[in-house]
Formats: sequence, C-alpha cells, structure tokens
Amino acid sequence: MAVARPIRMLGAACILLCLFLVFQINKGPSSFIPTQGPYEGMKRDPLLDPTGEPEGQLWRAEDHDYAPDSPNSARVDAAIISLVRNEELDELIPTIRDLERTWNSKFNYPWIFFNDKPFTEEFKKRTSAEIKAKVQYEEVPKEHWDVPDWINMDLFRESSEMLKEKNIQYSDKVSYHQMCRWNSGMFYRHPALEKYRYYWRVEPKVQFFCDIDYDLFHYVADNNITYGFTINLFDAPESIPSLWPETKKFLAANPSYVSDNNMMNWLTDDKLRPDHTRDANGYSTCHFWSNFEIGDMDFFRGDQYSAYFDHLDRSGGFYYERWGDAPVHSIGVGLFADAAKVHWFRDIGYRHIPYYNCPNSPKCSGCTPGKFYAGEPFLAKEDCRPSYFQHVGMH
Ligand SMILES: Nc1nc2c(ncn2[C@@H]2O[C@H](COP(=O)(O)OP(=O)(O)OP(=O)(O)O)[C@@H](O)[C@H]2O)c(=O)[nH]1
Ligand SMILES: [Mg+2]
Repeated sequence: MAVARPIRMLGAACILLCLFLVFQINKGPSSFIPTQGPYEGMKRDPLLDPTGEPEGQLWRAEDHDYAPDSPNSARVDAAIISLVRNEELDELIPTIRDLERTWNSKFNYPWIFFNDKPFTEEFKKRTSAEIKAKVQYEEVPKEHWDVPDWINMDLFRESSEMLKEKNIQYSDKVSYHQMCRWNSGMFYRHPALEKYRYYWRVEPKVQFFCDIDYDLFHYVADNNITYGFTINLFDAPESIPSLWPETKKFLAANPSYVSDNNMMNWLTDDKLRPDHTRDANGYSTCHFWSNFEIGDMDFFRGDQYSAYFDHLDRSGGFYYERWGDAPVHSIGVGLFADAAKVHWFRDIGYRHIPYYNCPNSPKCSGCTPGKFYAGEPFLAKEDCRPSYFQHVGMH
C-alpha cells in the first residue's frame, strides 16, 4: 500500500527526533543521574535505611578507662590530626566542638595540629580550651613542605595557567599543591606521628552530626581496618590526566605490589561516567573524599604505598597537574590494600560543603538522612557510591 509523501516525511521526522532525544539522554554526564540509569550499583540510598552501630565487640567509655591523662587508658595508639592555617581558627572551633561533643570527649584521643607556619598564641589558647585531651602543635618540616628541587617553576606557572583556563580550582596556588603533596605522602612521616599507628583527619569547617558511643580507633584496630571513609566522589579529570598513566607505569615495574583482593574494578569503572574514565585516561576518577579519613599509617609507611608515592612525586604531577591527595590515597588503597579491610563509616554523620554522609539514626541531628548534597542538582552526579557498592561492597 502506497503511503502519501507528506506522511512518509512526517514519519522520518519523528524517527530523527527520537534518535536525537536518545542521543541527548545518553550523551554525557550532564544528563546522567546515577540512580536512574541502567547502572545497577545503587537502586536506593542505603542511608535511608536505619543505621545502627557496627557489629562485633565495641569499646565503650563506661566500661574502660578513657581519662585524658591516664597512662593505662584503653586508647589505642591513635591521634586526631589537622593541617590548618592560623587564619582558619574561627572555622576550626565549631568543628572541634562537633567532634568533641559527638565522640572525643568520651574517649579523649590526642589532637595534633600541623601547620607550615608557627601557630599563634591565640590559635593555641582557643583550640586547647575546647579539648580535654592532650593537644600538640607541630610545624611541618621545611623539607616536607618545600617544592622539590626537581620541579621547574616556569613549567609549573605555565601549566597552572592552562589548568586555570579549565576552571581547576586553586591550580595557581603553590600552597594548595604543597598541601596536596604533604597529605599524599608526607604527613605520616612527621616525627610527631612516629609513635602513632592510626589517625583521623579533620579539616576546619566540616561538621559531625551523630553521637558515636564506641571507641572508633579500637574498632579500627580490632578489625584490622586499613582505611575508613564516609564520602565517595568523582574528581575533575582535567586535574589528573597523567595520574593513571603514571600509575600504570609504576604497576608495570612492580606487578607484585597489587593486592590479591584489590579494587581495580572500582578504579577503572567506565560505566557510571564514561567521559570521566576516558578523560582521565583509564581512571574512573572515583575516590574516597579525603577531608575525612580514618586510617592505618603503617599502610602508608609500607613498601608499596611509599614506592608508589615516590614514583608519583618524581613525575612532577603534584605541580604540573593538580593531583589531589584524595585520588592518590584512593588509588593507593584501591591497589595495594585488601578491599575487605576498607570500611564505609556509614554511622558517622558528616559534611564537608557541599556533600554529606547522613545516616538514618536516632543518634543523629542536624542533617537529613540520605541527603547527599546541598546546592545545584548537578552535584548529584558526583556521587560515586553506585560504582563503589557494586564493585567493592557496602562494608
Ligand atoms: N597550614 C596550612 N594548611 C593548609 C594550607 N592549605 C590548605 N591547608 C589545610 O589543608 C586542608 C585542605 O585545604 P582546603 O583549603 O580545605 O582544600 P579543599 O578541601 O580542597 O577546598 P575547600 O573546598 O575550599 O575546602 C585544610 O585542613 C586546610 O586547613 C596551607 O597552605 N597551610
Ligand atoms: Mg576543605
């Protein structure tokens, strides 16, 4: 049966329109909402489900000696650590209050503040007034902070201009690069941390929302946890184009370093945000957001991670690109640690603007359970948990 030409034209136009819409929907991150796509990693935010304390034996302040000065306390060798500037004092105080109120006033772990400059008397006075536990103020050794002599500063300035054009935040601030490098491979070498094994990293301005009534560090030590996180995010591929290629070079030279139970599938996932994986040359850019970390420094001090950091450091990418300590730690943990020893602290209510980890628990107040971000809706696609839960798990 012959179909009239105008009808045929209309049909063809409809097909073209449909194809165009399908292309628009699938074309890239701007239209990708992880929880609604074909990706099966996370159908519903697990933080909407009631969250309790972790299973197993937990150490509680009522049952053990956690007095601040006790020489025989139940504390393990652990410290809360903060790299911070004097100017951030007003933003740090509410953070200290949050963590002391929700957790540390019960267990009294020492706080150690680090700075590349001497702390002011005001900084020391006001911070120590908030903390019952021991407090220490430490300067970062010059040789840990200074730009290494193999970095060509002309090349740095040129590269940072290019990164700035790509809207990479802080790319032209030398101190930001220094901070990222120190956090990546130097903090655990500070003499003040030599006697400690575990650390909890805290930054000014972050918030804590939930009462934690067990000794977290004891939990970490008892369960041999290497690394604990709250938030799992994508990074800007433009800030790390050669990080994965450098990592592959390192692995080619040291194949035996990779853990049997590694997280390679999470590191190289190309389903959730294919453009990111492509632009970062094979790395998904997924990372543990390192402004919150609870970790085992023996892992970072170990042969694998140390050699990996040294390799990256020599390549210059901390300066010629803007490698953050978050992707560097995450790749290190993802490759060299046992995935079973990495823990999602889902019970810690936490915020670093603009993202949250907010559990559904009567112990929490001040955040909305399951809310991941505050701000523009595009922030939703920065959540990498769908991939993490699928490839690694929810432990
Ligand atoms: N002492 C010192 N601390 C720094 C310096 N730069 C950053 N920091 C600290 O390093 C941590 C990370 O720096 P931020 O400026 O928060 O970096 P960020 O989290 O990527 O950026 P924001 O989203 O702006 O918070 C914070 O604890 C800062 O206080 C520095 O030059 N000196
Ligand atoms: Mg910050």
